[in-house]
Amino acid sequence: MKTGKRESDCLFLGLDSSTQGLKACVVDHNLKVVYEGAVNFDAELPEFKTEGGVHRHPDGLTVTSPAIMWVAALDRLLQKMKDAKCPIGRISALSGSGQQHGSVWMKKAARRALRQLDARRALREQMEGVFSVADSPIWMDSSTSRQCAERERALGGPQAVADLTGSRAYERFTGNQIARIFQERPAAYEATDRIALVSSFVASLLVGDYVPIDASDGSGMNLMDLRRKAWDRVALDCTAPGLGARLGPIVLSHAVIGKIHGRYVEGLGFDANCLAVAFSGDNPCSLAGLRLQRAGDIAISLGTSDTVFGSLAEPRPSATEGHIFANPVDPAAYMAMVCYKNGSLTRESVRDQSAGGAWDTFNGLLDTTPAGNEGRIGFYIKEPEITPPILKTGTFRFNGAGEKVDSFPPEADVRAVLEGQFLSMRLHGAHIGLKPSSILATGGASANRSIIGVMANVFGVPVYVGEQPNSAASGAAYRALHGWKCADHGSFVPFDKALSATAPFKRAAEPDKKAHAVYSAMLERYAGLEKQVIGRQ
Ligand code: XUL
Repeated sequence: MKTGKRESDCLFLGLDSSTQGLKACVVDHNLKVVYEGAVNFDAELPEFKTEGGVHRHPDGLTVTSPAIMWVAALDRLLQKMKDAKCPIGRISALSGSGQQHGSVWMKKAARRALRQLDARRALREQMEGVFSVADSPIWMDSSTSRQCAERERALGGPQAVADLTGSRAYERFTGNQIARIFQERPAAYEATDRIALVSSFVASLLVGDYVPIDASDGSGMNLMDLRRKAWDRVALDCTAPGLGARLGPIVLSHAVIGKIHGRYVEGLGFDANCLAVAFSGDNPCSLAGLRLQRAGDIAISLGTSDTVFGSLAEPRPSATEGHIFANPVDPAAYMAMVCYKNGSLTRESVRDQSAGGAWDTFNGLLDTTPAGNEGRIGFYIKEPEITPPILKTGTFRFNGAGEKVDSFPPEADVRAVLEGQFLSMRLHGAHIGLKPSSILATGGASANRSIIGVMANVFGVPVYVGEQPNSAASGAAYRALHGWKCADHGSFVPFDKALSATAPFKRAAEPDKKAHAVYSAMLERYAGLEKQVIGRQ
C-alpha cells in the first residue's frame, strides 16, 4: 500500500494508556517531539475515585480499573491536543502502548457502538453499558494463584508453560485472569463477545471496530505460542470454553490494523487516511522508545524497582525468572525482561546506613574498595524479591570464605549492594538468553557515574546514558512511523532503517578488563550463595 505522502510532511502519534494516566507524544519524521500531553486519571477524572489509577479491593489481592475511565480519558486527551493547536491533520499514522496484561471485556453491543461512533457525542456516553465486566483486572492483580496452579498442571508444569508462552503462569497474566472470571462469573463470561488487552482496546476506540492483539503484548497472556505467534489450542481450552473466538486474531506489531474512524476526522480534524498501527504493551513500546533493536541491546532501568530488558535472537524461557515476549520491532526476534523489587530504595537505605545519607560519601567509599570487594558478597532484601523469589526480607552478608557474617565495614556494604544487584542481573539475564553487547542505563540512579562504572565492569560492556522520559509513548510514536514505512514500502523495513535520526544516547562508562575478569570469576560463587539465601526462607 503506497501512502503517496512525503515523509517530511508527516507526523506520528503515540498514545500510552498507563496505570496512572493517558499520555500522547507526536513526533516528526526526524523523531523530534512536536507535541506532548497527558491526562492523569486521579486528578482529572475524579468521578472514578481511583488511587494511582486503580481500585484496590478489600481482599487485598484484586486490583481493577474501570474500563470506561480509559474511554473518558481518550476523549479528554484528544480535546487537549486540539486545544493546544497540535497539527492533528498532519498525523499520518498512530499507534499506542498500554499497561500490559489488563483485559477489557465487551458485549456484542460494543462492536455496534464502536462502528457507529459519533463526533457530536462524548465517547463515554457512547460506550457506557457495553462492557460485560465493567472493572477490568489489571497487572497489579494477584488474585489468581489458584488458576495459575490449575493451568500449569493442565499444560505440563511451570517450565512447559514458560517454554510454550515465554513465561510461567503469573497471577497478572491475562489467561489466568480470564480463567478466574470464567469460573467466578460465568454469566459475565457468557455475555462477552470480545476480550481485548488495554492496548488493543484503546486502538479499537480509534479505529471504531474490534482490532487484533499484537504478538508482543499477546505474549503477556500465557495463552500464545511464543514461536508461532498464534493462540495455543490447549492453553485456550484449559482456560475457558469458546475463548479463541472471543480473543480474535493476533498480528505482528508493525501491522496496520485500520484507519482512524470518521468520528475523529469530523470532530478533531484527523486526516481520513491516518493509519493505525497495532498497539502494544508498555514494555515492548519502551524497547522501541529506547531503540534497543539489535540482539544484545539491553536497557537497565534503575528506578524504584529495577528492570533489565532487551532484544535477543534466541529465547530461553525460564520457570524461575523473567519473561520472554515477541519483539515489537523485529518479527524474527524476541525481547526479554527481568524485574527486581529491590532497586533505588534498597540502594538508598545502604547509603543512609553506611554513608550518612549522601551520595558523594557513598561514591567516595566505593572508590576505596577494590572490584570484587575482597570476596565479600551481600544480599540486601528490603522488599520481598521477585528475581529470584526471596520472600524473607533482611540483609545476608558473606565474607571471602563464604561464611555468613553479621556486618561489613561501611565501604564494603556500599560496594556489596551494587555488585550484588548487577551480578544478579547478569546471572538471571543470561539464564533467559540476554547477552548484552552494550547497555543503556536509564532511571534516576543512572545519573550516578560511580554506579554505572560498576555496571560496566560487571557486564564487561560500555554503558550509555540518556533520558527518554516517556519512552512508552515515544516508542509508540516510533512504532507508528515504523508501521507506516513498512506499509508505504509494501514490505517489512528494519526498524533502524525506518528511524533515520541517530539515537541521542551518550557513552558514559567503559568496562575495565581486569575488573570484569574479577566479576566473571565471582559469578559462580554469587549463584551458590544466592541458593543458600533462598534456602534459608
Ligand atoms: C509487566 C508489568 C508492568 C505493566 C505495567 O509484566 O506487569 O510493567 O506492563 O507497566
